[in-house]
Amino acid sequence: MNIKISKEVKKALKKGEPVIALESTIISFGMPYPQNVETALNVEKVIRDNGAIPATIGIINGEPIIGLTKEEIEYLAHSKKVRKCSRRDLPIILGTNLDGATTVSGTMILAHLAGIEFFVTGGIGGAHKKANLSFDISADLEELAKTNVSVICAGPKAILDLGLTMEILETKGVPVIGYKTDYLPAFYTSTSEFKVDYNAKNPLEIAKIIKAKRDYKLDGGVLITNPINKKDSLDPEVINKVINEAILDMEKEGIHGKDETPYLLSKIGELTKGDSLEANIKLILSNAKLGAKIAIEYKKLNEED
Ligand code: PSU
Ligand code: MN
Repeated sequence: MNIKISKEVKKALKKGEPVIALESTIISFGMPYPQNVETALNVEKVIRDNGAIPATIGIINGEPIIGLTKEEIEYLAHSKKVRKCSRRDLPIILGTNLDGATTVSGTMILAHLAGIEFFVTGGIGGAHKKANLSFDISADLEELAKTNVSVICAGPKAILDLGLTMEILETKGVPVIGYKTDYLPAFYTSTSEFKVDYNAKNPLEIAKIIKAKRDYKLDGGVLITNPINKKDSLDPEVINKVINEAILDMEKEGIHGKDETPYLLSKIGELTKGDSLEANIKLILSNAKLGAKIAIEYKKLNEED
């Protein structure tokens, strides 16, 4: 097995310093150029400014890389042979020397293999609307069920069925923690009608929950949901209308499977004239800050142990 870990990340892991994984699907398929590259680099900066080490993860020529360089991030933003890579896609991309932009599920797997316990993203995948008929449920949920990486996000993406997504997470035994909220954040907006499993007051409380999950050998992830800041949040009425319109377009165009999420994100970007992209960028930066703080508290707890 070959995994390339950057010098900086390797050193940090060896010293037990807090390391935060970052995904690459958001770069290759989640945002347009050049905002994708700018955001990827800014997220890394926020993590560093808050005392942790970022490790952006992707696959180039069949080689998994933990801690992509700026040039490699640029490359994945442009590569024509890059594929969106979840658990299912990993063997194909690794076995045939393709480029892979790892999703939440793909990133969790590679982060875990490298020994990284925390992962910051924008929004996780989940059960799509009408998933009861289409069975379109993101592999992210399955991964959260079994892989020991905690994921900090702004809630499941609003294009999904949040209620169904929460039901599946319950079945799979994934605790959903709200950061200073009783209700599940909905990505572009800060709240929804669905309750989270616990309202955590500070990063230390979250670190304690993660530690308990690890100490008691309850495999799988913890999902930490951080509401988008009020000033960056979109108007729920407006964004929900836009999402429904985008879904109708998607159905008309016959888009299915792994192409759905990238299509919807880009269509919503068009329809909101960039407002959704702006919100997406803001929420990831905010998640990066929280993720670094949780990882630092977690490190302290383990040192006291
Ligand atoms: N969060 C974002 N933008 C994204 C994604 C998450 O802000 O593009 C990506 C993640 O990689 C997630 C994927 O795993 O969308 C979900 O895709 P799907 O619904 O096909 O499983
Ligand atoms: Mn899907």
